[in-house]
Amino acid sequence: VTAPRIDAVFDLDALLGEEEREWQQKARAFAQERILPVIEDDFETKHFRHELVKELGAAGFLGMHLQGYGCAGAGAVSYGLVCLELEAADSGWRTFVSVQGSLAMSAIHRYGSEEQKQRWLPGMAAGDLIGCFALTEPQGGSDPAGMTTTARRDGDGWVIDGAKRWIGLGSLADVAVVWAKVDDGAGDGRGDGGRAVRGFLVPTSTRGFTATPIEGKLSMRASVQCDIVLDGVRVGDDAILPGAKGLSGPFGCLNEARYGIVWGAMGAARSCLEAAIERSTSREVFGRPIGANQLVQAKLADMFLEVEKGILLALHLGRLKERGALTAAQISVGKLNSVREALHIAHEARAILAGDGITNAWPVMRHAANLESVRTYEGTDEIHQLILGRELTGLSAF
Ligand code: TGC
Repeated sequence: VTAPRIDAVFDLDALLGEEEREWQQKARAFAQERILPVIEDDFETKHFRHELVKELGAAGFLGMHLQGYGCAGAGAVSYGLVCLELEAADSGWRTFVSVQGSLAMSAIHRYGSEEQKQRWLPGMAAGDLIGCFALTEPQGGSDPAGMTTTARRDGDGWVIDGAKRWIGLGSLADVAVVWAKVDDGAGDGRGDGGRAVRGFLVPTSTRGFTATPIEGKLSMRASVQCDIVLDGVRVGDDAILPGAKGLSGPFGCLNEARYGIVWGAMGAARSCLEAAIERSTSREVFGRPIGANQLVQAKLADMFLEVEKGILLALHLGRLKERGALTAAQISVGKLNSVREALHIAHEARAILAGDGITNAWPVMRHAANLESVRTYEGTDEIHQLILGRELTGLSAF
């Protein structure tokens, strides 16, 4: 059973424009031809397949929703469909595209000077340069306001000290978007303890910058997440992002990445559903395919409902985004729902696959393991519940 059969039941295609369908087909072909044949091995051996980066660039997927500077300037729905198809292969590759395009490139595109954009964006769009987004710190990621990394004025430049953790692509990156607290005078007067958050573009070759891949991951094994140490990292005045003042800077980029996850997680879910359907029709127990049992059909039907509802929600958010009307709370609805339902679908698919479901003959455990990371990064389930709780009550529970 292939994805088109599931799509055909609901005819999502009818809701898409021609250009959107083309982006989706291109991403589906890329995932099937370049990622799927190697992903189980790469996941097993913890191998990041670097050569795919330039191919992703050549396909136009890197920063594809941005205008100019070598970026494709595609619509939000097209970008979402690409996220869905890449994550249908593996969350690690959708994460790559998110970190590069939605976080690092978006930060430069939104907040950078013209010179910064010219210096970094064309190379990043092509996949010649890699970026990372250094926000989360070792003590936790849910409260960026509590960050302890600092940047202090030193002559005509800055010196950055601190540590970051769980930074995707950190050791592969050419440039890190580092968020740090500076003296109020250099910020906008907001922030914690009289200091405001600003962003800095730090070439990773700068002395004092170290990125070390985190070992022992049982999730996202085909991608790289790092510890970063910033030890007296000296950068010029031209490293600061002029347009980002306060925490709304990094949050603006997180909104972009969270939006991509709304779509992407449904790709992982769709793959798990496909595996469950395939096994339901090919494995026989008690003398007939397991899919002929009502309990199995009920599970498949429920999984299918959630995939289709999740994609429709993503499409609705995408259309809002294209009109410039998408709010952060609406993104929270999508991120919370997509990842929670995708994980549930992965678990149900694993149960239908029985013992085979725990092997890498099927993609289901890999997706389930990856989704545990997706559930945690870019705002945990609980953070998004509390964002929605605040939206509904007007009361902050943070
Ligand atoms: P508060 O601290 O009061 O607000 C700070 C300022 O930020 C604004 N803001 C937003 N702006 C745009 N979009 C959003 N989604 C925003 N959320 C907050 C806010 O309006 C305020 O602006 P201003 O101008 O008034 O200063 O924060 P809050 O009370 O609004 O939010 C609290 C909370 C818990 C919701 C927020 O801190 C939060 O979302 N926490 C979760 C952070 C998170 O997602 N961390 C994970 C990051 S993942 C990562 O770093 C790894 S990247 C992936 C990889 O490398 O692989």
